[in-house]
Amino acid sequence: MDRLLAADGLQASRLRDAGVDSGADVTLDRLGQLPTVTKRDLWDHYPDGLRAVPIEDIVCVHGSSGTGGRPTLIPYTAADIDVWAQVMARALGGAGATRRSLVHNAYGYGLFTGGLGVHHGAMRLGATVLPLSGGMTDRQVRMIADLKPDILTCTPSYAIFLGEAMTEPPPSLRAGLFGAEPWTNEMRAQIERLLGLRALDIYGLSEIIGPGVAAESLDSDGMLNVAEDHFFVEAVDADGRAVSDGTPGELVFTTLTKTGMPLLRYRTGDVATLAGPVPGAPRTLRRMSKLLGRTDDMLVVRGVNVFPTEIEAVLLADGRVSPHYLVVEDRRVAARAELIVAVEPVADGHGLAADLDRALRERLGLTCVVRVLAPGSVPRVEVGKAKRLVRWSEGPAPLDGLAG
Ligand code: DLL
Repeated sequence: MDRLLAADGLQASRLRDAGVDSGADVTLDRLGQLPTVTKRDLWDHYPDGLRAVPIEDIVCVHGSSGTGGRPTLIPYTAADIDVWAQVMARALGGAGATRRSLVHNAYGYGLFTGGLGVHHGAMRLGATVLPLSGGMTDRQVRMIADLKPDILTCTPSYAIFLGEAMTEPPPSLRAGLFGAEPWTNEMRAQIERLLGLRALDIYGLSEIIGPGVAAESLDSDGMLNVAEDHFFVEAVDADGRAVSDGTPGELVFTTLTKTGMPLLRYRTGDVATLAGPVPGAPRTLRRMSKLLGRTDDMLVVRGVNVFPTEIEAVLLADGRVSPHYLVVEDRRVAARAELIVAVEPVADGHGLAADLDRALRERLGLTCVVRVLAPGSVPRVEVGKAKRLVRWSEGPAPLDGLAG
C-alpha cells in the first residue's frame, strides 16, 4: 500500500479517495472494501500501464495480444522476474519436475508470458528447458522422440494437436502443465489418453505475473494451488461482494511482492470457486477450481446462462466427439439468438447430432443447433490460444457447413 501511495498514480489517488493515506490504515480484513482496478484502467494508461518505479528499474515488458481490445503491456523489474521464476519453479516441482527433468516447452516465446514464464521457472528449478515455442509440429514430435522429455508445457489445445500428430503416446512424458485457455476435465481425459501423462492445469495472467499465479500439483486434488505468498486472492459476485468458498465468483488478485506494476485488487474477469488447502496435506495454500469461464464469455441464450466450458464438458463426455469443436453464438437476429455447436466425429457420426442435442438440453437446459462437420473442418490452432467461441452478428458464416 505504501509503495502504491509513494508511486502517486491512479491507484494512489483511488486509495486516498477511499480514506487510505498509509499502509498502516489497512488490515487484511478491510481489503475487500478497497477500490479495484480493471483491464480498462490498464488500457487507459497504455503503453506505460500502472508502472510504479522509474524506467531504469524495468528489465523487460510482457503482455497479452489484445483479443477484445488494445494490447496490455506489463513492465517487470528484476525482482519481479525473480518472483516469477520462483512461482514457476514451484509449479513445475508440483508436477513432479526435478533438476534431472527435461521440460519440453511449447508455449509461445515472445510478448506472451507462457514461453518465458516456463523458461524462467525451469531454469530456477535447475531442470533443462527445451525452448521449442509453438508451431513446427513435425519438429516438436521429433524432439520428443529423440530427447525424451519428462515434462510437457503448452496450451491444452496444442497438447491435443501434438498427441494427434504422434502414432502412439511418447513413453518418456510423465506430466504436463497446460493452461492459458479454458479446458475441462473431459479434455483432460483426452489429453492423458493421447499423450500418456498426468495433465495438470496452470493458470495466470500477464497483469499479475503470467503463468504460475496458480497451478495444480500431483497432490492438489484437481484444484490449483494459488501462490498466495505473492498473490492474494478473493472471489467476488457481480456487485463486488465476497462469495463464500465453493461459490463461483470473479477472481480478484492483489500482488503482494511485485514492484514494477503492483496491483491492488485487480478484477480478472475469470470465474472460479475457491477452497482451503487439501485437509492434512503439507501444502497450506488456498486453492482455486479450474476456471469455469470468464464474465464476458457467459452466454445468455433464451434466458439460460452458460459458459462455453459447460458445453465442452457435455460434448467431450461423448466418446464419439473429437476435441476440436466450436461454439458459435449466432446473433444475426438479435432478438432470436441461437447457439450453434459445430463438432467433428472421431468415428461414425450416425445419430450424433440428435444425441448431443438431447444431452445439451438435459444437462444444461439449453437448446442448441448441433452441426456434425467433416473431420478437419474446425480450424486448429498451432500457435497461440485456441478459439472455442465465436460471435456471429453479420456477414458470412464463420465456418463452412453451419447453415445446415
Ligand atoms: O495466458 C498466462 C499463462 C500462460 C497461463 C501459460 C498459463 C499458461 P494472458 O495471455 O495475459 O496470460 O491471458 C490471461 O487467460 O485471464 C484467463 O482468462 C486465461 N487463462 C489463463 N490460464 C488459464 C487456465 C496467460 N489455466 C487469461 N484456464 C486469463 C483457463 C486460463 N483460462
